[in-house]
Amino acid sequence: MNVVYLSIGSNIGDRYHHLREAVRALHVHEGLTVTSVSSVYETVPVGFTNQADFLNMVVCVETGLAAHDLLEVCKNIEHGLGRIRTIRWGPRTADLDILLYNNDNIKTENLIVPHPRMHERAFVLIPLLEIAPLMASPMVDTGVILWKKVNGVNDLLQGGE
Ligand code: A4P
Ligand code: MG
Repeated sequence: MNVVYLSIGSNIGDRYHHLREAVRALHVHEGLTVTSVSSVYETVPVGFTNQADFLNMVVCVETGLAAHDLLEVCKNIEHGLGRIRTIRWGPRTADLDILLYNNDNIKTENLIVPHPRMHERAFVLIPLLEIAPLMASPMVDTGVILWKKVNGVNDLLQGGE
């Protein structure tokens, strides 16, 4: 199973409805399970700033789908929610981006993972921090991995070797 983090954003119409419908569409897809969701954040637009504020969130999914097939699923969901592409970084009913796909590095013409701009964007990092603190660190790929999660001093001192 592959563990994937997706960013979802909306700044047109009923933004919360669009986020919920995007998550619902992911969850009912037979090749995917949504395993955790962040809170919903209201965020000022980044890039093209003369547009309405966004609602953003991050979700974790488990899937057997290959990354490019997952991208197709995301695009179909965007399309189903009425997204029309106008200007780059412009307003959208729903934008689904693949942030992380396992620890894979993917660089193809239509898919780059980790998402190239994720580490400079608070609207991605803050929700990601909520559900996967280590994944939001700019220090991924530094040779430092989570070896054991320690839940307080008692867990450390009383746990077995
Ligand atoms: N693509 C390449 N890598 C990926 C990936 N990891 N995940 C390609 C998804 N798509 C990826 O995306 C353009 C193309 O990127 C796709 O066809 C896909 O093959 P798009 O969704 O059509 O266009 P876009 O979203 O306008 O462009 P882009 O470059 O994805 O924009 P960003 O960087 O995602 O920025 N401000 C706030 N507050 N909240 C937001 O959610 N979003 C953006 C979009 C700008 N400002 C924002 C927000
Ligand atoms: Mg996008």
